[in-house]
Amino acid sequence: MAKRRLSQQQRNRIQAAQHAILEHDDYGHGLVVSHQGGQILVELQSATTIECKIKSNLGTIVCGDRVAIETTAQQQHRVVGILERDNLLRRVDGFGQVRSVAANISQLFVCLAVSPEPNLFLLDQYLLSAEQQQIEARILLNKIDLATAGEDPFGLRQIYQPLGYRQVDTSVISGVGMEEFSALLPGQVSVLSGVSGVGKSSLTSWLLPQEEIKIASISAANEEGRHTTRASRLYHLPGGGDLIDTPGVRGFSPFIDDSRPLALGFREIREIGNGCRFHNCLHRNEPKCAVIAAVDSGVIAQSRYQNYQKMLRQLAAG
Ligand SMILES: Nc1nc2c(ncn2[C@@H]2O[C@H](COP(=O)(O)OP(=O)(O)O)[C@@H](O)[C@H]2O)c(=O)[nH]1
Ligand SMILES: [Mg+2]
Ligand SMILES: [Zn+2]
Repeated sequence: MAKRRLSQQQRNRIQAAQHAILEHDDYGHGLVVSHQGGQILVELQSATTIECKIKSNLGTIVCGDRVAIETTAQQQHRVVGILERDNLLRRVDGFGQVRSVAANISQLFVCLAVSPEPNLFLLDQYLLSAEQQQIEARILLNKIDLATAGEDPFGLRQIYQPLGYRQVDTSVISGVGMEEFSALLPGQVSVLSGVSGVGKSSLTSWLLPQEEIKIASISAANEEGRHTTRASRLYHLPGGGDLIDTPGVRGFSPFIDDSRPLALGFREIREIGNGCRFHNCLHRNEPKCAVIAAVDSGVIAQSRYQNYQKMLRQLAAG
């Protein structure tokens, strides 16, 4: 029957395509580019993207994960293992639960803006969290068009440059700094984070002019009152490098690991703290504390030390 022959032909074509995939040496390993619910898309090194199921008990799989895949006799793909991660970006949800957001991130842009005025406590929480998770954090100060040329808004550079945090000042509107920002992306897996209103969506659609159209239509379709979460996506940027984007990474509450001394996540406190009299000094009011001395002499910024103390108090309060 014609109908049957057609479906056999389709099957052959599908099989040929799958064999073509199988012929690549890289088959068996891939990069998770999308994950929503039980649906996961894995990109093979051949740039072919396949839909995969997940073997039970594998734990959480997130965008950016490198995974091993097995293909059944029925040509179904299944993720059977997660390769070792360089890092795992985690956040705290509204119920205080720790959630995995993305893996193998090479840089996290903490996005701030000239307006709304940056919250330096939140910035220090992001920086601490990134430090603990071994993710390179960078500061992005957007809406620089609203500041006076040549000034250092909020004294950010003065505080963070000596600590080794790279800062880029941008304006999506005037284009200032956008070249410098773009130049930081090739060869990296980046995440943009920060509070609402600083310009993350604007920066994202500037980076992904094609994709943002899709994002807009998805959210329009969701405006039926039903709560839906958009899939996490890993995008290949036209200029090189990858961007992992989802509302979950954009405005996340930083995860702070209280099982380790907080001071280790403050670069300058960690370093200067080596000079304290007590090796387990918390730099609060201990005698011969090198950190307190450095705050007094202006080597450590007041705001950084105050934010460190505030985080200590918050952790103590549970
Ligand atoms: N003046 C100025 N406004 C900007 C800039 N970038 C974004 N905006 C505006 O800031 C508002 C918030 O931007 P949006 O991208 O939605 O921020 P998000 O909440 O972080 O995603 C919008 O009205 C943007 O047009 C910028 O560089 N300069
Ligand atoms: Mg937005
Ligand atoms: Zn100390």
